[in-house]
Amino acid sequence: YTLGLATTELALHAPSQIASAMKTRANQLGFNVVISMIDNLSLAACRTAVNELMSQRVDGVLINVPLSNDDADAIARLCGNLPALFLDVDPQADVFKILFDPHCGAEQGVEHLLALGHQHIAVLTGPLESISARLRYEGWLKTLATHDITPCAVQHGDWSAASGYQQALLLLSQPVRPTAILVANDQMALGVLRAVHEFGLRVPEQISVIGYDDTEDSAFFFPPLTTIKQDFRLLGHESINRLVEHLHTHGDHQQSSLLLPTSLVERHTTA
Ligand code: IPT
Repeated sequence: YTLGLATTELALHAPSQIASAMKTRANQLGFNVVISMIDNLSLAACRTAVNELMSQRVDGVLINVPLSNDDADAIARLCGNLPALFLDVDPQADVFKILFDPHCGAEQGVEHLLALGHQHIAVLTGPLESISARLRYEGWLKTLATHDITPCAVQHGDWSAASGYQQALLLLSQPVRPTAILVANDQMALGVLRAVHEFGLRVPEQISVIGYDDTEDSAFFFPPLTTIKQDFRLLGHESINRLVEHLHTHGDHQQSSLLLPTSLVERHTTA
């Protein structure tokens, strides 16, 4: 058997760690994984990637591309009878999927900062074309609202450390300086830490920073990053297990989707 992975930009840490975990698990089970990477966040690019995999006669596909509900339906139709497992869709999407609960992750980040007494919280989201970026942002706003708080500043990055740096310079230039910044992923948090340092502010004494992902390097940022963990190894293993099980049972089983929990990893960027 050969499985196909359609993935978003592998230069990003999360998708590359997910792809790596999938390869490892697939190899253990004697499967091969071929990869097709999209070059922009669009339905057309996802279609092209899936078509490329289908022309290589894969037996099932994993789709780690952010897709709205309508776009996920369109890709599911394109796959037809070919088993397709989605990894970056809304938990409500009506497709075979395995995801980390975005509401749970967003809530854990906000509750952590509120428990430390923060009131002036700025947020840095991922790119709003990404469903996961939108869901994390929504989750933050919703959780903050239950405590009658609105963010004191909002900026949008593109998941990269460079964007985190640039957007943090803007957040830190506002008249009211935030005492904490909620960041939608660890790579952007890396850029935020540099901007904060250039402003001469001490982390966590003067400003707290919390990331999202807990990618491999995050424990080695300076200071070591507090973040919301998504266990990408588990995601990679489970997604291969489920897709393979589906192939073995010839789809007789009801496709069982899975919502994985996130967890708070407290290191040294929050106080
Ligand atoms: C998501 C990561 O959290 C984020 O950092 C970024 O790398 C993004 O992927 C790229 O699409 S994880 C995804 C399974 C929702």
